[in-house]
Amino acid sequence: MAEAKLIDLRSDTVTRPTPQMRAAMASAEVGDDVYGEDPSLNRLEQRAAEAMGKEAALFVPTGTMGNTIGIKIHTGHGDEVLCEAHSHVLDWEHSMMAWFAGCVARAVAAPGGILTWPAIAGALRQGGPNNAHTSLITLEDTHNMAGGTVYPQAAIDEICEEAHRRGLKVHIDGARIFNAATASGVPASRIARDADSVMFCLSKGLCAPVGSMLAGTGEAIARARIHRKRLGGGMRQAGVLAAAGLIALEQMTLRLAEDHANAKLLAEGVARLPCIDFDPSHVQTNIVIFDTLPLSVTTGQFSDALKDRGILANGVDHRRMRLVTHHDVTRADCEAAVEVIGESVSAFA
Ligand code: TLP
Repeated sequence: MAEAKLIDLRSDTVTRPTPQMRAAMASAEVGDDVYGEDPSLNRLEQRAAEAMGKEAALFVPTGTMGNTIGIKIHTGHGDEVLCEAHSHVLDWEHSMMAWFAGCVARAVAAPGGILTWPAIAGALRQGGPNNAHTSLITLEDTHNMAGGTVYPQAAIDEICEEAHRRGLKVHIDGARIFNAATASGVPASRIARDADSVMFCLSKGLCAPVGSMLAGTGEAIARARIHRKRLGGGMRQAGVLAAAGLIALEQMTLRLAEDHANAKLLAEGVARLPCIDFDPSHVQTNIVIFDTLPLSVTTGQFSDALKDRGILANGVDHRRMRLVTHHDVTRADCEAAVEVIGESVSAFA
């Protein structure tokens, strides 16, 4: 008997390459990318640079490596990097800014994960006999652990302008920048226009099996290429991956509104449940995070209860659950998930 399908809402990282991607990968033109000779990868890097409105872009295996290198190219050993208190670069990348760039994070908690210039200004350090100076500000758009929130463009513009006036750089962790662009109607190239670098993922909601891009000036990306090699990320016939990445960039970016509508459906379903205090109007993109605190249950137990009923979802900490919509879950899957979450809430209430 065929096993029942699990509805996987753990992350958009679980998406699989589409049949079109697999076909493109099989017939991709390739060369040795460390010699700069992979035509598919060169095309992807050029298209990614255009999409971000930057001079150049670099293919990296993961978003974590893209952020790691993005931070390295703008900082010196011992500098401070200002980031939001629950940002991915701080909480989910194994202290990489300390490990690779020798930097310390200066964390600023911001409502909805969205930093503003006044919040940043108060936390900047100028350097002196007893303290290091801040050289870089990182922004996360969309902000994952705040529930996929989107930066107002005016906030990014102001942060970049004020930062540059003080000689500071700005890096955007835009793992889901196309979700931000879809939700706000602001093109990704405009979102990232004034930032010194931007990283975005081809995997996650865009369904490529592997890969992220780091974009910036030609000079910065030339230095980034050296750091990628240091990290062991100089790939050879990576055109097989670029072929999927090109489809991710050019086609899969166009369908994200569907995932946002499904997240809204989940959010509205969760908001109707007894005991769960949740405002669905905060859901802007494909991530729904809700609090299980009123239930006498850990998020681990809640996840297990969902899994027994065919739904995969993870807790992001001891009390909050995260649901992420993506290409590989349908509207009907989300409707079924709402039912199951309701049953599980009743079981624990
Ligand atoms: N996020 C993953 C987990 O690591 C939490 C997920 O399931 O959402 N920046 C942001 C904003 C991210 O959400 C992620 C991955 C990354 C960077 C890192 O990307 P990868 O996994 O490719 O290293």
